[in-house]
This record gives sequence, C-alpha cells and structure tokens, in this order.
Amino acid sequence: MMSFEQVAHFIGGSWVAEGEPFPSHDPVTGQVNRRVHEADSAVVDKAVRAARQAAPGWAALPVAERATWMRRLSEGIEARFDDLVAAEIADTGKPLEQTRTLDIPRGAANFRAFAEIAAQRPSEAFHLTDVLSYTVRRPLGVVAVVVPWNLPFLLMTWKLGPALVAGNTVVVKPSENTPGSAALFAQICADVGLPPGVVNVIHGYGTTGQLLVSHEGVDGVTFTGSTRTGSSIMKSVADRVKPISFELGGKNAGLVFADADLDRAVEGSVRSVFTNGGQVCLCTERLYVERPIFEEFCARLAEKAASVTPQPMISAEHREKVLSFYALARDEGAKFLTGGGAPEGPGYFVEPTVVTGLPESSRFNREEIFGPVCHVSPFDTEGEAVALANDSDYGLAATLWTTSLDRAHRVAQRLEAGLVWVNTWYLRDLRTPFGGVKLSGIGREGGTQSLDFYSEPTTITIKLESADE
Ligand code: 6OD
Repeated sequence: MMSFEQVAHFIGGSWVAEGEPFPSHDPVTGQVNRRVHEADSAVVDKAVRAARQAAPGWAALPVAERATWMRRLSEGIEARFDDLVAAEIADTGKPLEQTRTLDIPRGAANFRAFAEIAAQRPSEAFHLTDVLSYTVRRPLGVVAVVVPWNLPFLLMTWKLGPALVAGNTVVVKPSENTPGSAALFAQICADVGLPPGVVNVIHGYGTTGQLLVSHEGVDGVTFTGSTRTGSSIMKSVADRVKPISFELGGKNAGLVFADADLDRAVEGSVRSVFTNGGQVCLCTERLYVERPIFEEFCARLAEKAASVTPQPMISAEHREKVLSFYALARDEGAKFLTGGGAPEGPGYFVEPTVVTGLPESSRFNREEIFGPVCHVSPFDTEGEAVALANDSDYGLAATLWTTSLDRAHRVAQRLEAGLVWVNTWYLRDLRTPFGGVKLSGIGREGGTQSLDFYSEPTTITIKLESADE
C-alpha cells in the first residue's frame, strides 16, 4: 500500500522504496508534504525490465479485453475519487472545484474514451483486382510516459489510455513536484488487478526522466511539458530514432473583434488567461483587441481579473520566474492594468496581472511565462490581427471572439496553431487531434491519432491468382 507522505516507486506490481528520498512541497504553504524516493539508474532499469517482461502477454490480449481493463481503471478512479482529488490538491494547490470537475473526472473519461475508440476501430484494407493489401497494427512495446506538473492526473491518463489499450506497457515518470496522484493511480492498478508490470511508476527529477527515455529497453516516448525539456529528450533518443510525441510550450493569442459579444469575450478571456493560475499550456498570454473596443475591453478585463482568486505557482522557483516577468514589464515601461505583485504570506502565490504597452519584440510577448498574466494590445484590421497572432515561435492554441460566422472561419483557418477555439476556450472532444505546430510540439494526440502513435502498421500484400474459368 502506498503511503501519502512517503512515496515509493511501483514496479512489476510491487512498491519499491529505493533511491535517496527528496522533499516535495505544498505550494499553498511552502511546507514539505512528502518525501519521495528518487529513481537512480538501477531503479529505472528495474522498471523498464518489468515493463518488458509484461509486454508480450499484454500485447497478445485481444483489444476488447484491454478495453475492458481500461473500463476497470475508470471505475477504480471513480472509487478513489476523493482521495485523488486530495492528492492532486496537496501537490498543486488547485481549487477544489476545478479538481473535482476537470482534473480527476478527465482521468476516468480518458480511459473510457480510448476503450471505445480502440474497440470500434476498423482495420484498413486496399483491394485491386488481383491484389489485396491490409494492415495489422502492433504496439511500440515499452513506452516512457513523462508527465508535467500542471495537470498531472489529466495528462498522465490522457497518455496511458491510448498507450495501454494499443497494447503497450509503460513506465510513467511524473514531475518531481506532483508525485501524489500518480502514486495513488499505481495503487488503483494494483487494486483492480491489472497484470503486474503493465503500469510502472517511478519518481525523480529530470535526470531520472533522461535515464528513462534513453534506456535501450524503451521503444517510444510521450511527453508534455516545456520546449526546452522536449528538445533535450529528442537529443537523448536521437541515436535510437525512437518515436516521440511531444506537446510543448505555447504563447497563445486571443483575438477579440469589435463585433464580439463583449460579455462573453471578457468572461472567456478571464478563463483562458487565469485558469489554473495560468499554468495550462493552452492559456492565453497575448490578447489582441480591435481598437474601437480596446479601452472598454481592457477596463472590463482588469476589473474581472482583480477579483480572480490567486492560485499558487507550483514551486518557489516557478514563482520567481513569473515575478521576473512582472519586473521585466515594469522595467520596460508597461502599464499595469491590474496586479503586478505577490501577496504577503506563505506559499507560492502571485497576483493575477494584466499589462499593456509593451512592443511585440519584448521577451514578455515572445516567451512562455506560464503564470496568471497576459499582455493586451490593440489592432486595426483583420489582416493585422492574424499577422500578430502568427508572429510567434509557438503555435499551440488560439482563441477568437467574433459574432461573424464568415470571419470566424476565415480567421481560424489562417491561424498558425494546432487548436483554434471560437467563442470558447478549452472545450474538448477527446476524439479530435490535439497538439501544436512550430516549437509547440511534434505529432498529435487524441482519438485515432493517439492510437496511431502508440502502434505501428505492418502492411501485408497478397497476390491473388485468378481461378481457372
Ligand atoms: O485536455 C487535454 O487533453 C490536454 N492534453 C491538455 C493539455 C494541457 C497542457 O497544459
């Protein structure tokens, strides 16, 4: 049984308390809340071996049986719902309401969705007069699942659902900041009787992650997190040309046109900037507003932002990073419409902040900050708005607010982003392709795209002899 305060690895169906423990902190108080064993190369090796040993048996199961296991995992999550909520909040300081309605329910939904999608998926066949080709898909083998700290349970399960149902076994490495829900999930795997070694969970910092992804027994890597870490994983796996799926950083633009429903645009922008303390890769950090409504939009956004309840940043270090961008804005002469500081008291809180007046070339407008903050600028024409939104090294998500149907389609199709939301934000259908362009990632997750990543086709071609007439 896992302990809440002492977190061990889960390998081959057993708890393994090996490796020097490191402290993990509650972002609300800054106090140590767990001691977590750090996986060294011996532990990583043990986990990969366990996953390899389980791989043939798991891959040999009919997909319908693996789908049944996915449903059992969903039920296991629902049975431990309150404990998962508590574990996630202890590590992240997320609001209770968000954790209960988004983070943990999405865990159960991820397994259910991929059970259905995989079980219903037809195979391909190509028929010429005397030639039949068809494909069979095989799992990659052992997949390294490297998970970030911002939506730890949602993103871990988003990868595990398709990886497992496609027939892979996995070694999961959650962030060192958020080990709790992954450890509890390991207990759920044991409780529902998942075959040992199918899911293994090891803990540690980036060094553990690097040992894992570069291990020769790992056949593919899925990662969500910063572009810098993605790039360093890519280098580590280059020699063995392992398949990778990366969802990385963003510097997402929101475009607000003068014909928008202003109430909706303000409300939606507040959500898209401040949800989870701005610590979602999809959050808007650059808002562009058509000039006739610029002043009114800014005033209303600032007023609403001032009443947003601050959420802690994940760590003291991340808080410093966010505050360094507030200082940069101040040094460069930005106008603060609200916020700009950090509340007194314990924990890693910063104020929800809205600024204006910086040039596009400022680091503030070019680099991902990942905090509760956005910059607002005016624009004059639709073409200018599109150019401003696209002038970024990143291309994950964009949001546009307009009541013109024509404009919605026209602009959405010109935005260089993997995801465009119109008059909404972060509205998800788990079957749709999800991911980014440019520095925001490689590949797409979601629906059959995930299943394609976690398996490889073999094409079988048969020459048919014609029967003697
Ligand atoms: O909702 C999802 O499926 C998803 N992949 C969200 C990613 C958020 C990144 O911070």
